[in-house]
Amino acid sequence: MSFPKVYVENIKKNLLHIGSINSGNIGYNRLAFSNEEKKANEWLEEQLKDLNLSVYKDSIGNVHGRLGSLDKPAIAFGSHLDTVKNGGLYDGALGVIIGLECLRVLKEHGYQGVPLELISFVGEEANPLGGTFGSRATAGLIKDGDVSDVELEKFDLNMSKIKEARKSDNAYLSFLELHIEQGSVLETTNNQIGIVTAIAGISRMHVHVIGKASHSGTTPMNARNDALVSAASIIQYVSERATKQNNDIVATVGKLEVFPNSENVVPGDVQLTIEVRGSDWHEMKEFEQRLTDWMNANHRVEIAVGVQKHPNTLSENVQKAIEKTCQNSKVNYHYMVSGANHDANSLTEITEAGMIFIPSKDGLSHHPDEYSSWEDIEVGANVMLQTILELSKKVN
Ligand code: HGY
Ligand code: MN
Ligand code: MN
Repeated sequence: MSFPKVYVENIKKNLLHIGSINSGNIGYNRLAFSNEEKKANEWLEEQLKDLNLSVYKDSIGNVHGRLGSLDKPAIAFGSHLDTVKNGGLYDGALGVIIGLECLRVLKEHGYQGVPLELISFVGEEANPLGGTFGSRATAGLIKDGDVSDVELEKFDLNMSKIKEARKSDNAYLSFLELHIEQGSVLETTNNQIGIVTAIAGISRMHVHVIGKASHSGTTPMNARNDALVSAASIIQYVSERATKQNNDIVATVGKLEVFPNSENVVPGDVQLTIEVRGSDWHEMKEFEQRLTDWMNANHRVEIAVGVQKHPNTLSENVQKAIEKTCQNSKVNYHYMVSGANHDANSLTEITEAGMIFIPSKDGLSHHPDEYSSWEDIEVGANVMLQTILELSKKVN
């Protein structure tokens, strides 16, 4: 096969089309399990069918498009089409669209190797079912009781559909995800490709801060039990402690709700989520215990454990295949850890998973101004294409 290359104008056209499927007017909005996410995946199904590939939507809505035999293990690749609220154009969608272009080019060049499968996973971003939902279900990581049937029902889902979507450990030979870095390491080290060695873990705690609602005009300051003032000191403590850590732990309170949330009522209750991330699960748990002890000693709180995603190292074989491709293409690359979570993290459970990062301008993501250059996108897409061929050669 001659040296196939992607056609970046296709990537641009398709990515901008996906971007036009948008429910909001600030940035891009295709929330997990929303109609916009569904429409985007329906569009993808049409594109895959137009390429005469074997296409199906699984029991929870993940879209699969395969070039080659359906009854042999495949090299899989893909990402997600949902976004955060007021998100960017590139997060997730770029990996799916580049995967689509790789399939188109390889089919056009008469590819005859091991089967290749593009997967668009649903519900990757944070959502009531816990993010990376579609890929965790595929990898068998969602167990009975992890999510309540009532919650699942709201999204027309249930445990039997989740179990039906599970793939066996030998369904895929490897999984490759191209994604924007969402940080500034590549930009500051002046590299065009990131080869991801590990993906940080995520642990969330849902904290109910208990105060006492009362009249904001008649309650003396020294007689108040203001849940929001308590929550503010908790948020401050989380940030200060995480900053003082001498490891890669980061911690965020990104979600908070005040009750009754009225101008003339002293807040009686606050629900907030503390998210801790890091590359060492034991360090993360130690840090969380420190937060829990401090909160219990200084405030009245009830703490519920939220989503738990262990950090994972990625496949050496896939990393080496990406490196070889970069060396052959004379593209400078950088080995690095991902602070963001990705569907590839879930797929480490059932196959050899790897990730290719391309630079994010100013490291900005989960924001309307998220940006990656078409030049970097073209380099990344060709590295993805050649890495797929490199991985397929290893099998033949
Ligand atoms: O939260 C994450 O790390 C990913 O962007 N969903
Ligand atoms: Mn994201
Ligand atoms: Mn993403």
